[in-house]
Amino acid sequence: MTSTRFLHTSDWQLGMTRHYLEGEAQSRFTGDRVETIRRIGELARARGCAFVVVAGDVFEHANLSRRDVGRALDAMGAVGLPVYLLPGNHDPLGPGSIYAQDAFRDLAPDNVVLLDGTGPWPVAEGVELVAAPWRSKRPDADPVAPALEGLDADGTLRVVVGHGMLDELDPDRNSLATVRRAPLDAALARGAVHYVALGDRHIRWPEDGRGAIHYSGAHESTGFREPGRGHVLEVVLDGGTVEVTPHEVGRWEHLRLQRQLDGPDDVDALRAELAALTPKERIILQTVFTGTLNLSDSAALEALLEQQAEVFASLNAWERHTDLAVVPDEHEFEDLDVGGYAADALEELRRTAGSDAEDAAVAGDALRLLYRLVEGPAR
Ligand SMILES: [Mn+2]
Repeated sequence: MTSTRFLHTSDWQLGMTRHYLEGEAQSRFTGDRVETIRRIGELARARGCAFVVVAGDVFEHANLSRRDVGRALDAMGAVGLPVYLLPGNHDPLGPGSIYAQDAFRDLAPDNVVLLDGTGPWPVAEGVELVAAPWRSKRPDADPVAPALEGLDADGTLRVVVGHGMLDELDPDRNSLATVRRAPLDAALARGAVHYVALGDRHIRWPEDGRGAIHYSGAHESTGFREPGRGHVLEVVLDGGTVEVTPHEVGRWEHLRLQRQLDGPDDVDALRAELAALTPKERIILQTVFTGTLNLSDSAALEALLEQQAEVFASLNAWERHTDLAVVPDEHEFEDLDVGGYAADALEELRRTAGSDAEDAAVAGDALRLLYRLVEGPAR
């Protein structure tokens, strides 16, 4: 039997926007996610790969601008090897498909091949892809199993290219579009197929890299539930053996920072931790702070976050899980130069902030603001 080496990637979702990215950060995110395709191409050529398969969700949706489609296709052209695109749930075939639009038809370079037919696609002598493209956003049956029909163990090396959630990973037990593992295992066991390149899951699976059924994960991180940077998989099939090697290609990172802050040491540790993160312009940071700080520490934290928010791609609190109380120390206002009307307001805010009242948190915010205004810029 023959052998082959290729890259397996998926879920590029080109044209994706993120609500927490503003202005220039969103532009860079969009541009970098296309640029990463060029690096995937460099890697594929350097590793001596024969082709690249994108296992679904190449594009985010069907309403991309001609410019976005054109730039994406330009990057795919630069790969310099055949790039096989599988339509997934974000970019299915059918009416209004992005693949039926003039932008794609006019601008697709010769090396880009749309896997728009279900079943075998010869890609090299003795090597076939077995494509399972999505034809609608909501299939009413396993989107992969039909592609396996009629495949014999005839010595052809076959790579199934499919999209969807495997039954053992699908949180929606009633989903009609769940990819059943049993038919894939059966096809592998009888030697009709040799590798299954899946997409839909944005993080690599299985983590231990064993077996012949794999999700590559997205090439660039798309959310806070995806730790680390994106990967592609280098796959070598040689006779009956499967060798899978992950390569980090992503440059962006979603980072969720959960920290308990109970005093100045904790704020200083956080300051050092933020300073050490790099490159900040490609790190999307979400904070989940809990604990209790006094006014000066709280003001220092606020100033720190304000400074850093400008440097990180984005820095926001996960409000739902943030539970940081601000409780003024007894002495905190003693040395401040506050008198008259402001002193009365201060006393009232202190009472409210320290109570169980519904507006205790608002009073805490007001206290902190007052403290910063009177004290001047915090450290
Ligand atoms: Mn998907």
